Amino acid sequence: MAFDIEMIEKVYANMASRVDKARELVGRPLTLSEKILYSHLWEGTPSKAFNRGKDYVDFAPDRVACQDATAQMALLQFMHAGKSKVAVPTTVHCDHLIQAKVGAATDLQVANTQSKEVFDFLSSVSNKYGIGFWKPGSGIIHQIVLENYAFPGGMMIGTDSHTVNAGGLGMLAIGVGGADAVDVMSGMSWELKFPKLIGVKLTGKLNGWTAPKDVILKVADILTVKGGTGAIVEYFGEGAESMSCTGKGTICNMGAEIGATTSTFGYDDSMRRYLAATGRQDVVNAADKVASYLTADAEVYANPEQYFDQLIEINLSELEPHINGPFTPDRGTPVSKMKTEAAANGWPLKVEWGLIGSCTNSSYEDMSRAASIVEQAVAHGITPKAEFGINPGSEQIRYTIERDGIIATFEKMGTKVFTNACGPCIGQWDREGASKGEKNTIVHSFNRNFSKRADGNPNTHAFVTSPEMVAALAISGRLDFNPITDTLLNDKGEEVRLMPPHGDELPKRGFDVEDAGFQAPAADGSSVQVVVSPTSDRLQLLAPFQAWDGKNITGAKLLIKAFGKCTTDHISMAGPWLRFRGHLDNISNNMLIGAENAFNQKANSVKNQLTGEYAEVPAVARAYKAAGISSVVVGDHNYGEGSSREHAAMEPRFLGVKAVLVKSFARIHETNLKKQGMLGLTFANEADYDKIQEDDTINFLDLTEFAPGKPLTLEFVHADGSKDIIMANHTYNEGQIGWFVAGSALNLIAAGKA
Ligand code: MIC
Ligand code: SF4
Repeated sequence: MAFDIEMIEKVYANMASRVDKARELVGRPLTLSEKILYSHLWEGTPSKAFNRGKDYVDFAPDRVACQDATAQMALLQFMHAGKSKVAVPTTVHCDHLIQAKVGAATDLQVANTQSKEVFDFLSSVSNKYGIGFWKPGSGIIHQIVLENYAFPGGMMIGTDSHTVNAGGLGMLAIGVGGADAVDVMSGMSWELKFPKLIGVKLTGKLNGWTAPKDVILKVADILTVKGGTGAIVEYFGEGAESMSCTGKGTICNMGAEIGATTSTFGYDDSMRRYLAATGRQDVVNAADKVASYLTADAEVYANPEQYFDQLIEINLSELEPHINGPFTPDRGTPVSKMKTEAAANGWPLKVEWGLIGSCTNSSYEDMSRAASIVEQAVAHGITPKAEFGINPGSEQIRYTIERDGIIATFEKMGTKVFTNACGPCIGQWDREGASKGEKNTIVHSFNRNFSKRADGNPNTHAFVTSPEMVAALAISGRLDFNPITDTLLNDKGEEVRLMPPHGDELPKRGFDVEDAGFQAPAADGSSVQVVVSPTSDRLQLLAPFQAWDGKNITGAKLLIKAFGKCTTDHISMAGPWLRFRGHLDNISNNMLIGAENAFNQKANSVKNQLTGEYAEVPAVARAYKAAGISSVVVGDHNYGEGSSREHAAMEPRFLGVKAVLVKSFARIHETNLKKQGMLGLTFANEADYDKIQEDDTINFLDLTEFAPGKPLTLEFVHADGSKDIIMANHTYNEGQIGWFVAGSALNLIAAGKA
């Protein structure tokens, strides 16, 4: 039986009446995305039609998921909300804090010792507040959600940007910061600007070496890292129906990389098969009763150009395998062009490592297709030229692929099997030699490849591709190997060609697992004690941020003018810093250390205007804070791209930054800033970015009139006394201004005023 089946049945019971009402109000056939949005309004039955891309709307998500690295801060905040139990089904997953080094058994033991305090904290908070807890080693949050909790037509939020993975099962699943999760866990509504809709019509059928991953690698290439901002991507067409459910998950997962709010697919047979194989025939039975509500109205897919804000068409029969990177997931290169591209750009051709795993591509199908390539190499007597590592997505997958001989196949090539966890994808990888900083290439099946992300080395060129291509490239040891046209030499010197991958969508003998790693919460958690040691360097209880004093911010110093790409990895790096995710003071020491200072092109070196000396960004911020001086951060486009981690907003808040003024924001980060009581502003005139100088002092001239839709006026006073008046736009509505005034959204909840 599925978890929370009563909740799912209730969603379906309301579906028809709500969607029918919405169709009447909107006055035309509806997309799947609209059906899910309108059937999850906080007000229940819809009473009006909303403007896409304009109206802020209150929603009632069905469930919440948190992972260990973000759950610490989310739950520390939830503890302040004064509730005895979470209001909707919620789970916590331990997956980010396990380092990949030797292999699963040892690595997991090490993590359990090193992060014991954090895991114990998460387990006891979960137990107390009615939250399902998935222990370290159980798997990666998004695979576990897909295997256990996602359901067609549902809406969920999760404190991780790849929550969107559950779109593979026809959900609207959205990544958020911890403070948003706290709202929903506390029984409040969750606010989102009603998204725009991008339709992707998939014609033809995947074949040969092409995999679902290539669909999203192509979409990323077309839309770029910010092309999906504020939009839901809805996939449909014969190509969508012929694809596995986990393959759909891969596509939705990487929708985070184009900034999309989420992505989804209509309910179909692949989802029925997957639900049944994962022990949820009851969900199939319930969904089948409302099946037409779990996909778009027929007219929409017949004439998509009339219903979507933007339409993309991809013919799967012609789609080539793609290899995206380096340093950004939207730089797509079809495999046939890699030889010329790599040579033209000087990318290191030798592949040092091939890594298969992450929440994007760690399903049974992924593992079995990649293993089919490894199998051939072994049969042909080819020694792999690169090292190989895999992270299965969940214990259920690991157990089943072990039973089915897939792990044994990988091991024949010396593959390291790491824990069922994020591992190298989030810099939890003790890669030998990485500290030397040598220029090198790795290929992986993950979703992100920002500089330093996997191994901390800024010279590692990481390329994202499908698991089967990772296998082929790692075996050949060359980035420009094209398995469709090129041959390899085996150990006898014979030329060999790899045949296209094959594999099973789902295990023929069904999934199996001995201990999935789940801990159900206490029925009554009131007596459970949650202890946080005051001397801990990993966990720190939160003190509320100060409310606004009602005055204009004046005399603020420019802390940094960040140049170019500034992702959440640049603002609050993961890897070794993940250990401080529950300790705001300690983790603040990584604030913006990866961002490039526009004035000296260096990372983590900014001018302290009080001394004239250059120092690390957190140190300078602390110096201003100690002197009672506010500071301001300036940035470029798509600032805060990537992760949902609210640390990227809480750290500057904690260190006295009052405003972040950029050319444009990534959605989750902008909301995170608002929630923490910061000013997230955008240049009304982008060219004004160039007017910002290193020694600037900033005065707000009309913050006292802060109101929805009204730009703010900032005065930048330069070192020579000259001034520039810069207009800043914002997207705060009335309620969000309330968060700023109160000091944070949480302050309002805690005061019982939200
Ligand atoms: C990521 O992939 O960057 C992460 C680590 O999963 C983050 C969450 C985090 O920073 O904890 C995400 O994608 O939201
Ligand atoms: Fe974990 Fe990587 Fe997925 Fe983030 S993208 S949840 S770090 S596997």
